[in-house]
Amino acid sequence: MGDFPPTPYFIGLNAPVGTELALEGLPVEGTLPPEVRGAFFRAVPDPAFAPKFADDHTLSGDGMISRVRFNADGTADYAIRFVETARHQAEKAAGRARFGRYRNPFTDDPDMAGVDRTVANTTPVWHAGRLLMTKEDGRPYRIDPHTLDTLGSFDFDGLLKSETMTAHVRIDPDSGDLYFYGYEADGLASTKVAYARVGADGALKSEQWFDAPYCAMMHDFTISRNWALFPVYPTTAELERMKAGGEHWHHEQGLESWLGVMPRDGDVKDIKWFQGPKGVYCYHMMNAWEDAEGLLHFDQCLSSSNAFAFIREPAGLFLQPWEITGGLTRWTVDPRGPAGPVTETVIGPPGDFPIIPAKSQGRPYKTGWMLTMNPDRRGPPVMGGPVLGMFDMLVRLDGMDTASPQITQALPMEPGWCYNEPVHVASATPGHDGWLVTMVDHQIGEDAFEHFAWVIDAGNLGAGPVATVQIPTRLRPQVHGWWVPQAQLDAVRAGVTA
Ligand code: V55
Ligand code: FE
Repeated sequence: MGDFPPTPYFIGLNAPVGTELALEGLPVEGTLPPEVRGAFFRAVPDPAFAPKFADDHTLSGDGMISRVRFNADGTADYAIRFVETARHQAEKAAGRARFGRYRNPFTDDPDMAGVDRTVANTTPVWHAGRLLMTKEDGRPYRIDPHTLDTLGSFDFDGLLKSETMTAHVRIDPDSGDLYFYGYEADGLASTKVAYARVGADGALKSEQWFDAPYCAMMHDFTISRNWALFPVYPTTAELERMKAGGEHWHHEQGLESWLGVMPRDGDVKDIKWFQGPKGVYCYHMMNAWEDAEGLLHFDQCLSSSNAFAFIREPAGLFLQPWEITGGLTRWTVDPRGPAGPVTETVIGPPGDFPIIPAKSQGRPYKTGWMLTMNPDRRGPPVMGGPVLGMFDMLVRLDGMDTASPQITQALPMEPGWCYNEPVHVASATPGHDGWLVTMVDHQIGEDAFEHFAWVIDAGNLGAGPVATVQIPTRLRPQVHGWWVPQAQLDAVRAGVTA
């Protein structure tokens, strides 16, 4: 494995683990709601080999697909395996890292030229009975949801032209159609963005390309009932910098942001670019929705700069965590009117990992959840993840379809505890808001951690978890997760869905 650099990206909670294993029949404490039956898939970056460059960071880690499964007998199973990417296989064959800096192929071992260098480490996407491990720099890898075997790189049966598919997709709750995009669609530092739609049957129905105002890290997007919204924030790429061995991304604090809006099922030539403030960045959007007047609201976890130090600092931006401000922020535009500046309103706390029920996607919605920092904590948060500070409070917001949403519930953590991103599990009981399933980490010593899966009543956060499972092994911080109900897994096993 070699020695990992002793930087915050490779120590403590971020210490590489890299162990593939499967544990069955783990005891569940508390009361597991019968509705929480299925698989919580998680994407975990975990470098199998020490990086070629000591300033490497979390986002380069090899993708591991992990699954927490809740069984009918009231127990849980845990499993984790590497995604067998071409890159991981090439590095295993050599017994060392062969690929260099994050998203910079000019820093790879020369004989790796042309080898797919994506690490498939960001979101396990489930659609039409397929499980895809995604990363925004390449095409996804398809995974068998039962065995966690890697089935290979996936290109929608040869139809996808884009070289990339991002880790953030949106599914229309009525049609079941999947909408996704890929930026740098035809190569490094390109402004080409591919926008694609996949039918509920899994067939690629359309792929159109457009140009972004500049080449940006377009991490997430969203759809409303009638519109597709592509935010562009000023974290930018330059080919010459990469050729010189530099970073893929620099954040440009003085450059404006943009919101591209187009008819969701229309033509990319009709995209309009609304102007946002300078220097801001957002990784994740909660939702987009249209009000009775047809105005379009875009609800995002916005910050005054890029949250990642390894994207700010190479650009000369040295900021302390408290110098970065932000909050859940709404940009409102009239998509039928002329393009102009967005109208901005702060509607919630700073934080990230916004969550809505799948049925609320693109619709006026009442409720959302997100992670934030416990304002009553004394001392630093648990160090870990790409930002090096883990969230320790889960909040619920209501009135999302009004001008002033409110935090109505919260579940702050005790010192030493922190959250990974929860997933929402719908309830069949009318009036019940469903469940949130999340991994939590507990620091019990300088380099000692315990890990649990928690099931929380989404309508009663304050009660704390209704069920917990200790996962008796070391876990590295997860990026994103996806919930798949047991009935959908059984359908695939029975061959009902391709
Ligand atoms: C993110 C994560 C990535 C990445 C780009 O969390 C952005 C944001 C785990 O990889 O490549
Ligand atoms: Fe993300």
